[in-house]
Amino acid sequence: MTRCLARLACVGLLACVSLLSACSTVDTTPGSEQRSALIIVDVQYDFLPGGALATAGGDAVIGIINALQPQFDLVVATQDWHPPGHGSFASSHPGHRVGEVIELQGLRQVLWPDHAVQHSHGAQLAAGLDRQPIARVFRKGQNPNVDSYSGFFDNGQRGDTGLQAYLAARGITRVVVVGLALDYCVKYTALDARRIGLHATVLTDATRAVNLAPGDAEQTLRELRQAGVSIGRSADYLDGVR
Ligand code: VGL
Ligand code: ZN
Repeated sequence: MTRCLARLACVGLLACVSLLSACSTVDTTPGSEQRSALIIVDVQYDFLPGGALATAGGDAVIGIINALQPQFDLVVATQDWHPPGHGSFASSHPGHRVGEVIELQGLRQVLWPDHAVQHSHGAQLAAGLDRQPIARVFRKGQNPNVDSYSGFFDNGQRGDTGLQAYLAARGITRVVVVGLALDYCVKYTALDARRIGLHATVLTDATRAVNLAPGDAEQTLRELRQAGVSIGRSADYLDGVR
């Protein structure tokens, strides 16, 4: 489709020809534009220093993410939102400790401290995060028996938050994934984005890792690159912005 109202305004033959040629250089086929979304993952008190599942330096991402928000066609956020007694909590499995790996409904499950419990302070998005540009917050991890690292699907790839359909309905083809934590929720959100055919980028200075084992952050970046996720820095998006 060519969307060129200027054609209707042309009066003389020469003017029409020049307007038509100018119009034809712009591809206005629906869906041909690249629309980009920023996905802000789990910027919640429990993942910030002092929180139940803290990332070192996690608070440093907030200002960067606020600066990034105006650079995108759409901004969405995710929020880890577990019921009390969630199956990912070590406290739900007597005799097991934080950091141990068990099997939960047939899936490998790392056991975490209680975190992001629905309506608790730790589950709230950090007050310093600019909420105004965020079009919608997608909650995840509500099923007590299945963990959900990705903002798209649960770890069993069954439960769907609706994020995929939401982005598709808005013509989004590229996503930039930032927030917490790099080695879990940022990682699996970016991997799912690739899997469903979006271009995906993770910005290293706008994320921090849990680093349950030393080197988890570096290992995560290798896995992301291997899966076709681009690794960048916020400056790639902020150049020329004050
Ligand atoms: C997260 C572990 C458990 C995260 C959430 O936001 O990365 N990690 N729940
Ligand atoms: Zn969680």
